[in-house]
Amino acid sequence: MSTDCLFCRIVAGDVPATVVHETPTTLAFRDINPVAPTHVLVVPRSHYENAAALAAGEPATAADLLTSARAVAEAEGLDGYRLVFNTGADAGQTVFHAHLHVIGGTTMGWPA
Ligand code: DGP
Repeated sequence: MSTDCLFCRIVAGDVPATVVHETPTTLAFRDINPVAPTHVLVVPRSHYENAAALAAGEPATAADLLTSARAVAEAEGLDGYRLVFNTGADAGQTVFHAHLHVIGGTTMGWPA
């Protein structure tokens, strides 16, 4: 837990968030700035700067993020959905605590 990390503070309950799913290793809550009707962030309870660091340090928890994302998608009734890890500033990562975006509820194109 890092007191200057926003998502650590959400995991600790010190910053409010709309939690939609939780497990012993993960927490899922709605993105404050949704880009689609469903936009949920799944985060590890432990602090890792990004998905690569999580995969190296706690690979089982990295897998748990995918399992949680599946549970979120099912609960939201999504037919199709997109999972995104922005990893590093060049990729657009703005919060440096690993998180998996679960985005759905609309028809999406690719790559945009
Ligand atoms: P990224 O750009 O991949 O680092 O995504 C960070 C996401 O975090 C972005 O979509 C907006 C979301 N976000 C930022 N601050 C907050 C907050 O205080 N609460 C919630 N629920 N989401 C936040």
